Parts: sequence; structure tokens; C-alpha cells
Amino acid sequence: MVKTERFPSALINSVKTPKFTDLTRWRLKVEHGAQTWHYLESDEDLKQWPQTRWDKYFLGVPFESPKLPRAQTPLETARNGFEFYKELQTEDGHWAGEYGGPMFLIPGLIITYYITGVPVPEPMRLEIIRYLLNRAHKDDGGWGIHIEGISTVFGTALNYVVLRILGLSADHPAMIKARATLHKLGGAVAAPAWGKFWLCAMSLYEWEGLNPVPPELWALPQLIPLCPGNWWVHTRMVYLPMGYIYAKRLNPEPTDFILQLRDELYVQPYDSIHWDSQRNNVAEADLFLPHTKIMDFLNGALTYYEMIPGKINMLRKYALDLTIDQIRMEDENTFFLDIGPVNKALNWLVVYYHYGKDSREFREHVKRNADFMWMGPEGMMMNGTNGSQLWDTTFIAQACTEARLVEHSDYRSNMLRILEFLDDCQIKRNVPDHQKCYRHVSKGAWPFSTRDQGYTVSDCTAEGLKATLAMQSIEGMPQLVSKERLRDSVDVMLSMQNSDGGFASYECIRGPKWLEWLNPAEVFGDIMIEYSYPECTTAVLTGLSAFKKTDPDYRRADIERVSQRALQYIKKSQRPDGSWFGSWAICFTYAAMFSLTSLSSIGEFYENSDHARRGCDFLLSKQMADGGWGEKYKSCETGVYCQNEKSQVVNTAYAVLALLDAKYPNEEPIRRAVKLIMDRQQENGEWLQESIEGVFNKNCMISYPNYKFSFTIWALGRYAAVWGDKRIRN
Ligand code: LAN
Repeated sequence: MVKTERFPSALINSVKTPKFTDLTRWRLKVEHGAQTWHYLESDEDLKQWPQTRWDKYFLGVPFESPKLPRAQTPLETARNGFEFYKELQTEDGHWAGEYGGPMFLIPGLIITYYITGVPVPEPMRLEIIRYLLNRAHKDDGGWGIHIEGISTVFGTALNYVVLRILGLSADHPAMIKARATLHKLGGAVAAPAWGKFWLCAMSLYEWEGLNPVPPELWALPQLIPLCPGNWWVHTRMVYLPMGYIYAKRLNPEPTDFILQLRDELYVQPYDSIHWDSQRNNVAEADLFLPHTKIMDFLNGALTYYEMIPGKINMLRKYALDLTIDQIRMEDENTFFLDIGPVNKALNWLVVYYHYGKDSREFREHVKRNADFMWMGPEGMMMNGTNGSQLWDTTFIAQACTEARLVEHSDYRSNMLRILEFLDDCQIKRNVPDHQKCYRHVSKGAWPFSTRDQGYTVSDCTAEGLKATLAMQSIEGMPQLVSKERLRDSVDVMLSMQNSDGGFASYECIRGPKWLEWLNPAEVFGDIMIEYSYPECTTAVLTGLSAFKKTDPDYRRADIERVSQRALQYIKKSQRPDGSWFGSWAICFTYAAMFSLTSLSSIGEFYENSDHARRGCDFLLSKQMADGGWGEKYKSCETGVYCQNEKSQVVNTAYAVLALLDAKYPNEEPIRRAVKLIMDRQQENGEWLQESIEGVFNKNCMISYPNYKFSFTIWALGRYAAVWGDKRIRN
């Protein structure tokens, strides 16, 4: 099994100060959007040197980057921004980027490497160690649920286990510090459910201490709300493989290493722990959403059910057969990427137990692990999905359009490559038996990352469509995406409206709101079902309206009806203070940008609409003294606008876009914000990374490092279009 010898001290030292010579040996490989990092080891490999500028940028390696003429107007700034950013476009036309943030992803992967006995490739092992040590909190040595969050048991216990698996010894200074924090938080008994699960899977916790994960739910007909087919797709896809491992109580024989870890993770002797009393023990630092009484009652009842021997076997066996079948479909339909990193690791583990290490399924899983890994200056992390390729590319495409960069012949090849990527990335089929695996139709949709991952997302489809239309309308561009395929994307969007008029993320809302009472995750909010979101709704609305202009007759009446209802939803979801709550990036500024765009699309502006006016007034009340906006991630957790210490170019750009769309009549606050964006630009055209941008499930933040380029350029372009490209600074 995995070696646990002391981590060589020379390497520990290099952990703190990344050596550029080592980092430069990594190359990003892209193909159909798949981003995999490759360590250049052999002589053959090393011929790939010198690296591209994008490798160096992502690795944090200094590179020549010319000082550009000082920009005085917004469009000059946008142009300088793109001068820099275009160098980061990959060969296949997309923009790559780290999609890190969550700190609970690497553990699933590395624990599965450990259990299956597959050696972690050496460069990956070292780089993950480096990442985790660099990301340990300076004060207490622990890790949170995401990179900016306080230390929790979830983050600290699991990443502690990872570092031990990867070879750090228990008396390594970083381990001593992390352990002290873990013990202060109550030890691993107080991990939230998903943490408990991974510890069980690794024989570091007992199954009796975990609330049941019954696979039997998969045997329910979809008419019953409790059937997982009605849940939010990420949640059902996580509980699917968990149910298999749980029902079979699969975990390795405790080795000496595991016995040692049992000593390290707990404050009390492992054998003295009363496991049943730990089921609902979650550390205060971790707990975001306590169980409801009903959930506790059900867990209690299910715990009894688990104790009945024999009689349940038939039903359980049937449920496990269904589970395996669903996992098979998920794996095959996504080319073993799976919908996200959590079920990716879990499905791989199930495949190991079910088909064995020699199976095709197992080998395919191992191959596609690489798609989730990202190399950055701090080491190697696991992305929140297999990337955000399509999503990021659609925004810069639209930003370049509004900033009139598409008109420059210098950028023609960049635009063509964007279009080629959009063409490649559109999903060309429905997955086989899509109803059987509860999948929404996908023919014509665009996914969030790549075609292989292949999940329909409402707003990704809309942004993909808008970006394609924008690129294809550039004079002389080939019409790579045919009229039929554009219509297919419209069909998908029209099939996704909820009864409240809004649009959710991957599917329509299928289950009742009360399913949220049964949210077992403790660390995430609103994960049981889909919800309508102002962001997704606006994207679809604007996607449909862009489409109408190019193909006015296609499903005209449907488009009108759907759009009207979408607008009603946008209005209804506005809060009394004029704000909208954002669910997928931070937070009120992000949602305002979308919602005000929706209103402007039907001619509702500051001067003629109460909704638009209140939306603008809310935003203006949050403008900071320096003219920018800066929203802290706490907004997402608390539901109340929280000011960041410092203004952020990304939030500022959202606000500028929103106010301009709403035709806010006073230029001054907008000009000040635009000036701030201009002043923050570096001499080489780039903007520097500021605080984390994205969020999911209310409590976990995630990075969108490309937003500092796309939304800034976009805001500058729109400002120039509305107020003229005037000189704003000397
Ligand atoms: C994403 C990323 C993209 C995001 C938008 C397109 C921005 C949004 O408008 C719709 C929802 C979607 C597709 C989305 C859903 C949840 C995801 C997949 C993520 C935030 C990225 C990571 C997250 C996923 C659930 C992380 C794995 C963790 C679990 C709790 C399973």
C-alpha cells in the first residue's frame, strides 16, 4: 500500500517557497476543452519547452509581458486588457483557469487512491502536499470548507488524512499544528455527514456513527417526491454512490497506518467512542444548516431499520442493482468525468468494489482523474468541476463584442477560435435512455465545462447561444453553428421553465420545497431540489431575445409566452429593499447585474420602472468611498449585503453593467467606478486577483479567476457605448 515514510525535509522547505524551476516543468494540455496538466519528465517531454505564456501565467512564473501605452479612455483600457488576456486563450479556443475554492474535493480523490491502491503519481503527490500546506491557515494550521473560510472539522480532518496518506509524518510541524486545531474543534467525531462518510470509507470512523444513506430510495417511482430523480441533480448524484458504499459497509481492513490515524484524529481513544451518539454531532464551526426534527426522527427510524438483519435483503439487493445501473449510465454518459468531482471519486470507488481493478470501468476512471486537477503557483488542486471552459469563454466573447474588440482585425483569429470552441462544445445528442437516468434533454444545449461532461445547464445554454450569435455576426465569420443547431438550443431552453416563470440550473424543479426539511448535509443550504434563479432566468430571457432577432419566426409564440412569465418571476423575486439575492457568485451585485438586464430587455429602466429604480438605488447605497463595489462572501451565507474591506474590480464591473443597463441617469457614480477599474489595471493590461468570486449552496465559495478580465472589459465597453469613449484619466 501507500508508503508513509517521513516527507524529505528538503521538499518541506521548498513547499513554502515554490521553486520556479520545478513549476516550469508543467504544461497545460487542452483538447476539446479538456484541460490536463502534464509534468515534463522524459527527454521527449522536455522538448515541449519553452512554455507558452498561458502556462507561465497559470503557474505564476514571471514572463515577458510588454508595458502597453497608457490607456486614457475606457475602450483603450478594454483593448489593453484583451491584449493581455488574449495570450491566455488556449489552442482550442477557450480560456482555462483554476476552478478551486472548495477544500473538500481532494480528500475524496486521495482517499480513493489509497483504498484502491493506485499510486498517486509522484509529481501530483508532491504538488498536492504543497497546495495543502500553502493553503493551511497561517494562524491555526487548519482548513475550512473553502479557501477563505475559517477552519472546520470537515476541512481539517479530511485534509489532515490526505497529507498523511501522501506521506507527511504525524510529527511534521504542519501536522502537529493541524491536529491541535482539529482537537480544539472536538476531533473527527464532530465532522459533518460527508466528512463522516469519507472517514468511514477509510476505516477511520464506524458506520454506526453515520446517519443512514439508504439506496432503497432509488426503488421509489418518480411520482413519489422522495424519489431521488426529483432531487437537485448534484445531490442525487452524490447520494447514489454513497448509498452503495454505505449499504455494503465497504471499507478496507485497518492497517497499522489506519490504526495510527485513529489515534491522531480523535481526542478520546477510538475504541471508547460511542458511535451512535456521534450521528448528529457536528462542530459549531462546521454547522451551517442544522437538521430539522423530522430529519432527526427519520434518521432514528432508519437506524433501527439498518439493525434488522436478513429481511431487508431482497429490497436492498434490488436497490443496489438499480444503483449500479444508474452509476453505469452516469459514467458512460459523461465519459467517466461524472457531473462533478464528488461523485467522480465516489463512482470510481464503487467501480473498484463492484467491477474490480482490472475492469475497463476502473481504468477509464483513473484516466479521467487528470481532468479535475489544476496546477497553480501554490501546488495542485482539484477543480470544482472539470473546469469552467464554456462559461468563461462565452463571457469574454460577449465582452469583446460590446467593447468593439471584435472589429479589430488583430483579434480575428481569437474570435474564430472562440467560435470553433463554441461549435465543438455544444452538445449534439440526448444521452441514451435519458428518462431512465432522470436526465433532462441535452441535444442543442451547452454545458458549463466541456461536451464530454455534457450536462445541460439552462444559463450555459443561453450564454453559449448568445456568444455564438455574437461571433457569427462578425463580418466574414464562417457560420459554424447551423440554424438547426441554434434552434435546438432554443428548444432546450423552452423546455426548462418552472411554474413560477423562472429557470433553475440543470433541470426544472421536480420536487416539493419540503424536501429541504430532509437536507442531510449540514454544511450546505438549498440542495435538495432545483430553484428558480434570477441569474439563470435572465440568461435564458436574453438568450431568447438575441435568437429572435436572427430567426424571428421560429416558435415565436412560445418564446413570447415564456419570456413574459420569466419577467414576472424577476419582478417577484426582487426583495423589498430593491435587491436580488445571487446564488452562483457573490452575491447581490451579481444578481443585480442579471435582474436589471432582464428589466431593460422589456424597456423597464430607472426612469420608468419602480423595479429598476429600486434595484439601482439599492446598488448605489452600497457604493464605496473609492467609487467601487466590494461585496464579501458572507452575503451568501447570511442573505444580507456584507461589505468587503476593499472594493473589488469584479463587483464593480457587475454594478457598472447593471446601472448602465438600467439607464441610470446620473453618470457620475458610474464614471467613478469605471475610473477605479481603469486605475486597477496593470501596465501590461492585466488585472490582479482579488477576493474569491463565486459560491454554491450558500456556504461554499469557488474561484472564477477569469471574471476579472471578462466583466471588466465588458463594463468598460458598455460604458463607452452609453456615455462615449471619453478620456477619463490622463
Ligand atoms: C456550478 C458552476 C456553474 C453554475 C452556474 C452556471 C454559474 C449557475 O448559473 C448554475 C449552476 C452551476 C452550473 C453550478 C452548480 C453547482 C456546481 C456544479 C458549481 C457551483 C460548480 C461546483 C458545484 C458542485 C455542486 C460542486 C461539488 C459539490 C457538491 C456539493 C456536490
